[in-house]
Amino acid sequence: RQVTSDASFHSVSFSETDHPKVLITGGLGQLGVGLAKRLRKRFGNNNVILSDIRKPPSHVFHSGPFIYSDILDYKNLREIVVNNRITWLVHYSALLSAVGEANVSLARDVNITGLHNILDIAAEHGLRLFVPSTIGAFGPTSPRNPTPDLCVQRPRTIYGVSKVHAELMGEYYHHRYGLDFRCLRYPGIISADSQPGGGTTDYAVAIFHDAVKTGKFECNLKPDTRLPMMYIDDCLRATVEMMEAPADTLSMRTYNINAMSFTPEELAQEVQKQLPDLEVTYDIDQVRQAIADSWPMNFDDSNARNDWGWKHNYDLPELVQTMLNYIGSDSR
Ligand code: AKB
Repeated sequence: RQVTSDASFHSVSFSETDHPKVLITGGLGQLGVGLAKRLRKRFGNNNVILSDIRKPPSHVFHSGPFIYSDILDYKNLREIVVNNRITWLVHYSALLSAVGEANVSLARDVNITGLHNILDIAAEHGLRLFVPSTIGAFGPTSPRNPTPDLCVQRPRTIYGVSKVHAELMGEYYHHRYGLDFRCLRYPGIISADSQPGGGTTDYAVAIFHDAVKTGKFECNLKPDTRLPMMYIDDCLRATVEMMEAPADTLSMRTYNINAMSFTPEELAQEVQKQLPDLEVTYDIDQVRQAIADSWPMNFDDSNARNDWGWKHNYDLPELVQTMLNYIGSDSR
């Protein structure tokens, strides 16, 4: 199954006039269901297949095609791509930063070996491939305020190392074999109806749920830890826009995208404008704190803005209002 010659690619060509047929891996994570919903509105329900190794909740199962797919099983992946005539692949399977440090060998398998399978499948079948990268692809020796697209990348987590590897491998396959590889470095993503799993920026989701349910929040990062963040709607819209951007507008294949940067203290103050009784305490998780201290504080996304017109809609006040409306109405 090794990719051996340029001629083995493009055996299935993607016609721009057809709707793409999309496969999303890691579909039951924080972003997959929301992305599928957005793409299904655009391309039709049956043209977007969610996949994962877990059993989907019934509302997901009944909302559109769902399939079992294990990215570590190359034949299983190939069968899905061939049988469903997939043309776009969105590769969301990954272990995040904190959980990756707790299980390095699993993170290496999923984030690196799994990515190799995905790259080979995409190259062999002429797919357009989206792989998210992250602020975590930078490290303590990167410029942190702001962090540009091109600078030193020496992350200290297996997650970050695997994401730098993904960026470089995707770009290599693009230049070497013509793979249509597209990659955005996401900031911390904040969503109301889906949970992140094992990240460093998870506190910025948990605060909303705890504030509404208990009126108390214990934060695992220091109050002045500044990190780039984005509301999920902006993230998913950026992803679709990047996937649809004409190739000649992309001067690069990996872009930073950003919306806002804040600290736990600033987020708590904004939430307290709506819920003044919220009590916030701090109990620092040393692993997460060390990770956060090595990541960008502000993210320079000017290339995405200039090349393909990236523009965020949600700043901190809109984010807080939207999250509280959503979670508040859900818990009533
Ligand atoms: C994490 O915290 O690990 C992720 C990320 C910023 O990539 N949310």
